[in-house]
Amino acid sequence: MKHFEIVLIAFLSAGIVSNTLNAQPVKDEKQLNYNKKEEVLSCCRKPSRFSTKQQSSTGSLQKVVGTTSHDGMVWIKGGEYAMGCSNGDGRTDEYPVHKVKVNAFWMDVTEVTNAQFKKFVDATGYITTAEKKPDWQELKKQLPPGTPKPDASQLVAASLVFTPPTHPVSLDDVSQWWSWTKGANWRHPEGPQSSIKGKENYPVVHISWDDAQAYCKWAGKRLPTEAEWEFAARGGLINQPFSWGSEDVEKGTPKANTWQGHFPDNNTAKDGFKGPAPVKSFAPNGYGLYDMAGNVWEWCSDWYRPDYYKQLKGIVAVNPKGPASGFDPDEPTIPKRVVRGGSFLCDASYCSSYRVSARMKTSPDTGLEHTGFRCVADK
Ligand SMILES: [Ca+2]
Repeated sequence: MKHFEIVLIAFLSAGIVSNTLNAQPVKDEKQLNYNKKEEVLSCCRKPSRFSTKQQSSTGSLQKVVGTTSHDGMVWIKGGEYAMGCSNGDGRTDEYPVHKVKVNAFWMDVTEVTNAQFKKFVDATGYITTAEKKPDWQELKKQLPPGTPKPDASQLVAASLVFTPPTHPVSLDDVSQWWSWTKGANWRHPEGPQSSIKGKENYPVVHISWDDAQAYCKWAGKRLPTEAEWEFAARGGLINQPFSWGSEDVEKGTPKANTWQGHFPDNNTAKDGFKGPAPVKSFAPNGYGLYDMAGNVWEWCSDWYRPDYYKQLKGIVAVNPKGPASGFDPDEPTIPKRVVRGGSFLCDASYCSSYRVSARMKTSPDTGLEHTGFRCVADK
């Protein structure tokens, strides 16, 4: 058996079709401290579940469309802005800065909470992706021909849980801190022994893009476009790197639920939280939106392509909705959707994805312990 196949099967055994298939092993300490601008940013990059789907379905919920309530939402007056990174701190997919105009819209002031998501599940009986057994027929489409079927013990309803090592590790292998955990899902965010009791006001997590879409339809809302999300995150500030302005995240009063300490082995929790925080634990931005930086990643409706901004250079893009299809050179066989805002796992040294222009990508059927969403509505 070829080495590649052995590696892949090893990841499958860990439950992760990893984005590290192309990663090189760390040879010395110097490589551990690579420049943060490199595209190898595994601390904020996320492993994928198993996806080959270009189209996602919300099944029978297509017909369940609720009436929009503006409770817990704020009206974002639209406008024109410069989208993308306005200083040198961005990754390559954040350039070039380009002009974007978005119409006005309503936006949830917080990430969708466990209590809100429970109402949806109680009303519809919806079963999330993480609660379903992976389909081997779908999974094998992205594997080399002849790859043996993983052990049945791995093809179970599960999701990816952050399981930090107790010592420093190289950052090119996400399986060292993400574990495919049987029984982990939105009701059991850290695995089957955990629960959301007392966490009604925490953001719901382990939510796939498909799950988020289903909730939005039920609520009579939709996911924000990436352009809307960034416009909202800026909170009316112009050319500022953060939703609060320009002050360094580590200075002054904690501004967002991010990572402090050495990733991924030592979380000092200086901001008060090791994991997700109840929504509204930190000050809102200029539009009254909470946790647009940190806490949990938030799905956008757009497909992800690293070169999408280049297509919009030199024009004023009006309500851009993203590219027609997804492409991630790190995992070319897996189309991905955009996620924004960073999470409690984003640290200043390597990831800093709590910046307003930072982009990340995840396959639509992947749920993780640090990924949730919020909704918008046109009227
Ligand atoms: Ca967030």
